[in-house]
Amino acid sequence: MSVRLYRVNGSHPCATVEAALELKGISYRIVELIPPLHAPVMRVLFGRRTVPAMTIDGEKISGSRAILRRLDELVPEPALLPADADQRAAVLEAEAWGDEVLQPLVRRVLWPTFRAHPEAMASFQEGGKLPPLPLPVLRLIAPGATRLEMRMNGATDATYRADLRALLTLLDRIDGWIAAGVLGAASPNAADLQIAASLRLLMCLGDLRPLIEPRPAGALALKVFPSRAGDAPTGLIPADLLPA
Ligand SMILES: N[C@@H](CCC(=O)N[C@@H](CS)C(=O)NCC(=O)O)C(=O)O
Repeated sequence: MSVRLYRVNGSHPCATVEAALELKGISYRIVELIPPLHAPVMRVLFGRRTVPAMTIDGEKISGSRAILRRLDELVPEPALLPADADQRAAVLEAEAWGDEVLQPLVRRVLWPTFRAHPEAMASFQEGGKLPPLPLPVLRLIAPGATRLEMRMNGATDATYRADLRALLTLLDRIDGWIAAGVLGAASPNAADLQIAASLRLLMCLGDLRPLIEPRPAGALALKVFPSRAGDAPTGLIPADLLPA
């Protein structure tokens, strides 16, 4: 099987897909693109502007959830969805929430933080296939790139405040799923991979990590993704915007 993953280094849904590939022992090649330039390239190649996308023996699949479904069909073990119908429905619901609610929130928090502190982007480049941009170049391109990313992701000063305010409620929801056994089993399911990738990226912000790490949600993120690139110091997010 010839598998090619189209990714942006550091992208959380790309991390979800890579973790699924590793779990299933599927070897793959990486085609790495630079954000936000990847969007028009992906539109041409896949008809949709987002990563992750994948070719499997020439078949094109776009989107983290669709890719995980296809990987389960091709390599059933370990299964990313439970066999029991009720449990499966619960995992699919959590996975969809992770994709549609949590994933975009992470982008709406990250890009305004990078706009205000472009130097914080440097550590997020580690582990990439492309050479990292030197700090002066990052500083030069940051105003344009972060503005574009914010527009692409509907991020504004108002969403920044609202998303940070909502964070504890979202973490409560994740902790509830862990308590109910929907998330956090020994072998990660599709929702674990989806939600943990977003949480782990948020934990790369020093201001947010202490809010997440002590909770079951934080333990889940660190179990599924023990390490990842990105280490932003505290003090980047204004203290009055942080949830108490
Ligand atoms: N939620 C979808 C989309 C992922 C997504 O939005 N990826 C971002 C990078 S993390 C992207 O490619 N954004 C480009 C754009 O919005 O044009 C998925 O999980 O596959």
